[in-house]
Amino acid sequence: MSDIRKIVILTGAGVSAESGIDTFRAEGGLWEQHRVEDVATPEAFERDPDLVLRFYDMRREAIQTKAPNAAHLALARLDAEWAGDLLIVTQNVDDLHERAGARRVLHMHGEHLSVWCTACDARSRWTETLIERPPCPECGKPALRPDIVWFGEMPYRMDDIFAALEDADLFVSIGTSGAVYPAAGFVRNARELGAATLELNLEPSQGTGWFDEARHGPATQVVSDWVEEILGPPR
Ligand code: BJW
Repeated sequence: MSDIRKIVILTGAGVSAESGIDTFRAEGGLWEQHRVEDVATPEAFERDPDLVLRFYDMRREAIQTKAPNAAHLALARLDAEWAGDLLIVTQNVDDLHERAGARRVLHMHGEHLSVWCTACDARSRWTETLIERPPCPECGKPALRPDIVWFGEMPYRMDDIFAALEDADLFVSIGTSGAVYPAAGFVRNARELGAATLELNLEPSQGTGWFDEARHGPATQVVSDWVEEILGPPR
């Protein structure tokens, strides 16, 4: 680690699993309970907005009852104590990295606690339900949708992500299956751009062969151990 200054960390649903938030592709995961095409595409929202709004209302409510786990806390400690550049790019739409105290977080797939007005394009913080079609806090029109990146939509802040990957000395992927692009391709981008690459996941991801090193186990353990290796034991 002595020559590492700039770190990019990609997180996925696995980092929040031990907080009690369902992952997507596990047995019994979200995509076994709901068809992706019914709830996570712009076409689904056009076809049956009530179904989609209820799905996200339910999940928005649920995440507010969950708490960060040891993996979120370890990453927040790394964020606070790492003097070099660091960016946590999360695919997660929960706010557990922030609630653990992390500051350098980028939500590439949007956020449960944000809404997007399709009339005036404003984004607003939101903790309530959307099913009753509440007015946009900015323009007053009942045109709010979840601020979530659905399949076929462009993930957020790709320019910032690629700029960070270009400079990175180390890319670490945590708790993600490597099934969804463009995030699944970041390890190859990072490698081509000269970064060392590390996977921390419960099991080998789809892209595990692209990493220089992979450590497998629950995030609360493998992430905490890795952060302690870098920073030493917490004071
Ligand atoms: C643990 C653990 C523990 C469990 N500890 N680990 C054909 C080929 C290639 C691409 C495409 C294609 N057809 C279509 C596409 C593009 C499409 C895509 O990738 N589809 C694939 C399914 C093939 N992608 C898109 O449409 C994206 N947009 C796009 O590509 O725009 C064009 C573009 C072009 C060029 C550059 C840039 C852009 C948009 C993707 C939007 C994804 N949205 C979702 C839904 C969000 C809303 C919601 O929450 O409802 O985002 S899908 C879902 O998957 C969610 C997640 O962020 C994402 C990734 O899932 P994640 O986090 O990896 O979860 P899981 O469940 O898959 O894995 C969990 C892992 O954790 C597992 O490995 C476990 O083992 C592990 N684990 N417990 C540690 N305790």
